[in-house]
Amino acid sequence: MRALVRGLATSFANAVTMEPLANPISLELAQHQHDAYIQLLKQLLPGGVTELPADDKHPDCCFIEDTAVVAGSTAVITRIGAASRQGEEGPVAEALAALGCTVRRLQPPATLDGGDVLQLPGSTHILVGLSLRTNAEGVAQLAAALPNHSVHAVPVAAGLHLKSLVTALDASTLLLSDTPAGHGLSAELAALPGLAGTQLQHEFVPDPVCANVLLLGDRHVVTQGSDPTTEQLLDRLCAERGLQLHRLPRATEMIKADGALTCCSILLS
Ligand code: CIR
Repeated sequence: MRALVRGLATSFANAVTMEPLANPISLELAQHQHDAYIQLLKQLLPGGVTELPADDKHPDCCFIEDTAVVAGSTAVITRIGAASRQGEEGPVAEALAALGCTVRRLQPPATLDGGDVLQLPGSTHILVGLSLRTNAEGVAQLAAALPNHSVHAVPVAAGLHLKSLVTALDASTLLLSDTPAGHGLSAELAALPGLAGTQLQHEFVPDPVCANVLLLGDRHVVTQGSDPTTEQLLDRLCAERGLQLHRLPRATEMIKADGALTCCSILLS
């Protein structure tokens, strides 16, 4: 497994945010947090990390996950739902082609952010959030681009992306935010006909930020600092499953920009 990441723009303090910022973003601290993330990926990924340079015209470019969905050897280049972010995908598409991916592209009027796409490990199921950023056309075009997968649309009732509410810890465990939107999503998923028979266990994480973990293969899980209850829960769930949990310092500046751990990389198997 390898990862594609992108540098932090010097304009990062102007990132798109859902709410006005109570405290400004510190570029220095953000750089430190992004560096720590990339450093950890370099340690954990035998295939290495490819780093794309930042584009200062795109303050959010470090959130590379939103620009492409990679499934097997196919890379689907998205149309990001925030107009100001469109254009981030160009260098990512080139890099994915250079890494050997077959590149497909979503077309207007589709919009879709990679943060809305959760590939269930060890299966062909892909959950896609219908959110502020991803529309039904985006889901339909993604499904058409990945014909060997089962794509399921699910509503995102609150927050930016599907993966702001849920990620997978392993093939049979979902981590969900312990919020009304997380519980609503859990009920939606339990009732989804296409997932019948998958026997997914739902675990609710007190700190919503930590419902987003970065799963690397079937052994490593990356999380970030949180409250003791959340940390103990993740420690226990990983220990029970034989997973190695790696805890980065809390990415405060990424969180201010509505970013989570998965958004700063694209994983290739
Ligand atoms: C945005 O609003 O698009 C960025 N500030 C945050 C994107 C985070 N991306 C992700 O979680 N996949």
